[in-house]
Amino acid sequence: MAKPPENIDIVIIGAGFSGLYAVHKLRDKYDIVCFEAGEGVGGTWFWNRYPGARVDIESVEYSYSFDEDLQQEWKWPEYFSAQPDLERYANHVADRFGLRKDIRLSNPVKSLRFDKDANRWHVQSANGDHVICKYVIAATGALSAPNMPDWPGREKYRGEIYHTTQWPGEPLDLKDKRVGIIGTGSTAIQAAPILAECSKHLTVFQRTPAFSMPSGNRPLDEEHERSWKENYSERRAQMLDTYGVSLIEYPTKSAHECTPEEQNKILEEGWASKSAFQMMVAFTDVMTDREANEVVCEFVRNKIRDIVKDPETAEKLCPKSYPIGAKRLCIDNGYFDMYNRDNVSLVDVKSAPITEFTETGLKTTESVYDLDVIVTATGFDAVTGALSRIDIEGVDGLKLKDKWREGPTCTFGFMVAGFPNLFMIHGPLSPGALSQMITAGEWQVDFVAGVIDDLEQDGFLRIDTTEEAEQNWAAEVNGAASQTVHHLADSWYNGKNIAGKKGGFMIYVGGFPRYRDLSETAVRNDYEGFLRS
Ligand code: N01
Repeated sequence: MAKPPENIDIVIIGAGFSGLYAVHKLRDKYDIVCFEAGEGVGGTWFWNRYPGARVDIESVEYSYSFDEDLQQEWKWPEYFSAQPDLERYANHVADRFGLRKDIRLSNPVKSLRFDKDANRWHVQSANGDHVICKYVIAATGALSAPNMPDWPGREKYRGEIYHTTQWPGEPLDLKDKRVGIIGTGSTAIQAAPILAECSKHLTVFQRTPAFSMPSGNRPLDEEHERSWKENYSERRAQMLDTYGVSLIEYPTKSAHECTPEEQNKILEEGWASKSAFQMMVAFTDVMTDREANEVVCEFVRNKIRDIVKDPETAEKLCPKSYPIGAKRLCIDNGYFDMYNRDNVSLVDVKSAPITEFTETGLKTTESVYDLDVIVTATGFDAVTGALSRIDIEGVDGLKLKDKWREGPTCTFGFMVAGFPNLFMIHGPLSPGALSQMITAGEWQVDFVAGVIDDLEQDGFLRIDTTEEAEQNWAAEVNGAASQTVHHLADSWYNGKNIAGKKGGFMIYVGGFPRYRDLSETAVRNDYEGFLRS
């Protein structure tokens, strides 16, 4: 029998880091329910349990700022926390702030339908819950809808296949196994060195080589921790004033203003800095000037050539077809060095693509590979994928996936015209993954909470954005992107990693301060670009 509908104020979708904070922020004032697909909280850091999974931004930055006691008391063991520590932190926050009673685990949202007469969303979940609410906050994550390769023959493959987001809970015994990993993005670059150490043989199937730099991860030293804890409030505020919500050294000189010796010194410092962002801003013009960018590319290629002993393998690993930073720059713990092991081989699947699974492994246009385990580190239907996979119907039967068929549209990444009272956190066309996502997410949740408070105080029943505002925001987003080298790569940033996915660059690269300023100014100007009624 169908469950009776529940009437509440706000549904939050997702109990990842932003969703958890939204629960904490809103629960005292409003009746809320949070739906989460996973069996546990933590979002990205719940799902991504593959060997080697760890954050590539320093944990002292990549952590919550909303509670002073929490940030003072929590101890990060390492500079770059591993997945188990991040998941432990998410669970600690859920327990410490009593969030669990509002979170329904293993219960993904299946559909959202807006009743324009009642100004209410109807939310249906996989477990048959039917919630009628005023507002929906989609904290569904930018990298949460896995991309599975769809080569034929999968059903006949007799070995084991794991996508990196669906790693088994029990440790795998791989010591006598031939393992293949498909992909060389951030995920594969973290997983591969560990898989190489614990398997009989590892074959890496590479379509596009990646730029990666060493993380220099190590136990967090007390002095570094103390200096952060003594200055947290000041540093968190400074972070929000930086381009990527991260305290790195911002450059003052163009690559063209430096001698080759100066360039090299700056790049060596960047290489040792432990931050991928640092390489992208080694000079003022890395992301905007092809020649300046090429200086950084060649520096990294030479690092690869220095590390990898076999020159042919080294050359295959050197990215040459796109600018550095145009795809997400990776951070690794021994990725290139791994290729010096006897039990690792590299297969180029750009020139000879994978065509099918066989009973015993994979077939490319040139060869057959026998594998006991296949790891698909093939990434995500990013940014829009999680929302497009929910059946969302706005006013007059408009479906979100139809509205976004040619690419996402929205205002400031928060709202889509025709979908009133639905707010996105880290939505498309927001700074998203090009910002430090926990602190940026907190700011976005605070912003949305402020909008909801205003609506309630001013007696409005609904807020929508306009198509004109969406067009203005698209112009701002495209204008910012067109000044960078991002468009020179196919990646999840522009959806070109997914066959048939349309749309342009899906992330706002105008910098967080400008994004924040434009969003806040619109609110101050009596909600310019929005319609309240
Ligand atoms: O996914 P990706 P990811 N045949 O899309 C390849 C964040 N993250 O999971 O480049 C062969 O980057 C694909 O090849 P190509 C971070 O923001 C953060 O690695 O499209 N290969 C590529 O090599 C990151 O950017 C952390 O030619 C195929 C790979 O699969 C984002 O998540 C850690 C293929 C996918 O790379 C996504 O990273 C991990 C095919 N049919 C992730 N299809 C940290 O914080 C795809 N590929 C450290």
